[in-house]
Amino acid sequence: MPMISPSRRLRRTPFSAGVEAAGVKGYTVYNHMLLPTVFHSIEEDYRHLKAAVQVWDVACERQVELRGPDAGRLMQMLTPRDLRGMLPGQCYYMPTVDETGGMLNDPVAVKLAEDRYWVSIADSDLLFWVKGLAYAWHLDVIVDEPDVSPLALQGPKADDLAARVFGDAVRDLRFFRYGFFDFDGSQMLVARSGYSKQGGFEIYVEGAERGMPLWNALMEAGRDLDVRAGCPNLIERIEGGLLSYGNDMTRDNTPHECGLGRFCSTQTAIGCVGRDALLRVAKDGPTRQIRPICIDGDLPPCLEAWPVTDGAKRVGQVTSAASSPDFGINVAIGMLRMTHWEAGTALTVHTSDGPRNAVVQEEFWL
Ligand code: THG
Repeated sequence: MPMISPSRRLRRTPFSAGVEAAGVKGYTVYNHMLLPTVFHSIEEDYRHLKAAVQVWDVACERQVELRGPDAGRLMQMLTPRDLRGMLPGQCYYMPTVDETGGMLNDPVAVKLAEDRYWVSIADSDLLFWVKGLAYAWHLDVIVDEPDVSPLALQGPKADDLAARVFGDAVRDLRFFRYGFFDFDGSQMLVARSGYSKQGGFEIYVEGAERGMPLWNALMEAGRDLDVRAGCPNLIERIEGGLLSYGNDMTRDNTPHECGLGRFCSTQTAIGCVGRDALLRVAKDGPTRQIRPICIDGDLPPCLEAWPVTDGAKRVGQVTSAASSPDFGINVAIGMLRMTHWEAGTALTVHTSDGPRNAVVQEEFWL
């Protein structure tokens, strides 16, 4: 494949120097920024992620900051998740919808104070939607993208590595909570979260100039833990059922179709844009939904939605697929019509290399 030409629009990150020194082999573009996708091979990266600890440049998880007296009101306009119980120190996975209930993003919200939040976005320009709402409603709030770049530590040895750099207290952090920990004489926001099921942390690095010193300290401290540069891993995230906005779901889908109904309390999310539309669809439930699917045979990379059929009838699509070394099968994420989403249902997936037999699974693989 020809290369993608770099330019100012394709933003580098505060960690790009470290990523390149570590021998990154491939990038994708995410929020107009470089996101590494492979260092050794997807399979080798996968094995290492599940055995040791990796440092991930996820600066592309850009923050939309909401700051001011109306920040809380604006936050609740963005999501059908009821935010009234959210406290500083907490992170919430927060489906974000438009006036039709269509998914605009699936960010992690970070509550810094009653009047200050970060929305850690997936790959869509949510900033413009949030600024538009703030302007149209004359809200007393500043919305912008601060100089904050997440760096993730993921893998079974993430606790040991984090403890060496931030102190043992970091081990006590609960899932989706954050705290401030000292690094090099200043405080850093560290949360127990991240885009894998292997456990770990995300450090929200404030100020690009603090990026490489932290990167280097982590690599140094983790030498005997076999720490490596890594990145979100396609195979691991499909096994774990972690959704990818723009791939597995789009503005065409409601949170319920994405299996994110458990993060919605639309009835009490007063002020949420799209609330009426979501109340209507939540009443009867979705007629199609994301499902784990096992596919037979050799697979090409999934670069477009693969149609799923039952005989001549189209019943859905597969949007992410990969061969799993640990499970010895092809794992996949698809959206299936309710007539065909029950576990055990046999289907045909039309890959770009031809049809394959497939079966709906009960659960993701973890
Ligand atoms: N961390 C941060 N920002 C992000 C991501 C992240 N922004 C982009 C992208 N990832 C957003 N998408 C997701 C998808 C899944 C999760 C987080 C962000 C996730 N889900 C848990 C799960 O499915 O097991 C459940 C979370 C919960 O129970 O509350 O972690 O990774 N900063």
